[in-house]
Amino acid sequence: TSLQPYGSRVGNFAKNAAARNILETMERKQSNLCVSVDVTKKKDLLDIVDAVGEAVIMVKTHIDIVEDFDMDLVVQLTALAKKHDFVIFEDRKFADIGNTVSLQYAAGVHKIASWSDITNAHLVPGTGIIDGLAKVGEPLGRGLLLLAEMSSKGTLAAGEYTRANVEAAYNNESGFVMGFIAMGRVDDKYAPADKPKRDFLVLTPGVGLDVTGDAMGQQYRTPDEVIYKSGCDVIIVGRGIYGALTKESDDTARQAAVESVRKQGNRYREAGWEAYLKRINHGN
Ligand code: UP6
Repeated sequence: TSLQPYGSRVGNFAKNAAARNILETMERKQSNLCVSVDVTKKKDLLDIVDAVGEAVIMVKTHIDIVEDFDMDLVVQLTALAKKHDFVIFEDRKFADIGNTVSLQYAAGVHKIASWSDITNAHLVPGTGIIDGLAKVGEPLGRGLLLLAEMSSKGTLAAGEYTRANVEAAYNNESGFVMGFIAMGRVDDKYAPADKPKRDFLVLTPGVGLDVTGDAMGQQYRTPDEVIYKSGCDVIIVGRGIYGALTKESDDTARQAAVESVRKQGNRYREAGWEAYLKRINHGN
């Protein structure tokens, strides 16, 4: 799977429109970059997204950290998604029983399902969490990722837990589960022996070119390690891209920070795409 070009995998996702859209967008934009915009102000979020929009295929949000959230933010974000041609991923990390997550996904202040193309969930509660989210997301053509592994030090999402995530994905016959948050090709490593091979997308956070981690357990690898060596499909980059903006206040400094965000976006897009070309041309 990982040696196939993105575009040639579109047909592997006959049941999931969101996955097809992601792969097509990757081919069209020559990018495998998802920016993670973890800022607390609406204006910062929109400015960052507008600056990196051209370089990315996906924008990942933590919508519950935005202090001045309102539905206009969603209107503007979806307008930017049209303008720059990217998909939206609310990194909600659902982790409750099916009935509760269906409410958290559809309702509340944020109404995530109404605007986010894809979201993700922990399998801790069991497969009922997939049923609860599918009830809301499937009719809307949304996609779900399972958190099979995490980037942080000491993560408990490993070994048999990771295998259970892959099995749950294989058992989801509707195709709503379209991939994983993982550090490598868990879909190959833990492919069930009794089922035909299926294609999944692997999205990978914990990516940075300049530092190896933070003070709270985050661990970074380079785009080359993630895309070329580990065969993952999408790099997710947060502070490595938007870091400059959160520090600035006056107008001139802000303008310079926005430019720096744009520059970092292009830098990570190039690094991710180069690693991908190396992978499909020379194997890994
Ligand atoms: N994230 C991880 N690791 C995981 C899963 N998710 O870092 O295993 C998310 C974080 C954050 C982003 O919630 O939004 O990816 C990483 O941001 P960073 O690049 O600034 O570290």
